[in-house]
Amino acid sequence: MLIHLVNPNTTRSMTEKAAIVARAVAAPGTEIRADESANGPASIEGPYDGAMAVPGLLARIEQAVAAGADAHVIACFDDTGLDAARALSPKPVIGIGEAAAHAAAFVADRFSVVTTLSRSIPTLEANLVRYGLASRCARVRAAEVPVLALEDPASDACARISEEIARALVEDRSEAIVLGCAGMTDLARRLSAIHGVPVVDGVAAAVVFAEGLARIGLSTSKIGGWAPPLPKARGRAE
Ligand code: 5HY
Repeated sequence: MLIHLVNPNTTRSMTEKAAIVARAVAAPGTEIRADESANGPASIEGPYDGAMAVPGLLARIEQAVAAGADAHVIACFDDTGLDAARALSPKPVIGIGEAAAHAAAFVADRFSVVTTLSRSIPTLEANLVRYGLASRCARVRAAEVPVLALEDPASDACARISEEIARALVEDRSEAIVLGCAGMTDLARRLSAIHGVPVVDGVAAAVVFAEGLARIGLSTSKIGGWAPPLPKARGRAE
């Protein structure tokens, strides 16, 4: 089985970090092929970056379809370009945000999300409403850590995320935590051990969900909004 993991931002170190986690949880015989947008924002912090990241993401999805991918994982917690990717590919497309929220709902009645900057919160809250999981999420919080600080070993990012988790467990009465950024994928086990609750990493959850759907032969329905794009002129204005 071939799972395509795509990071919609252009920061390769984040792609590689996610690929390490993906390969660690993938079943024997599953190949993980990881890439990032060839052009676009180095990080996605809010709706403008999210919109600017979609063309690069879709170019990678198209390439992976041609390469025979059995499923795709969008390794950005905003689930950037998820609907467009589901229209473009005949194979399952799982966003790490949606995957993490569902995984958390399987192991806790209430969970909180801890993401990077406050400017990302509205998108994540809207996604949870869309996914039908807003009622299970006590709160979407921000540790006020820039996305790319997660790529800097000298930053205090992990400590700030841990402090926000501690607040969530007390103030939100949350029973589990969802890490709200692909760049946090390597922190889940450590933070779960510190706080004694499930800490969900969307990369790991998305990979096992993608594998599972591909294994049982389920893929995106093509009779509604995720129908293949219609042929039309897509070049310069005429
Ligand atoms: C992510 N941004 O997972 C999101 C998280 C965020 O570049 N990768 C990014 O802060 O919205």
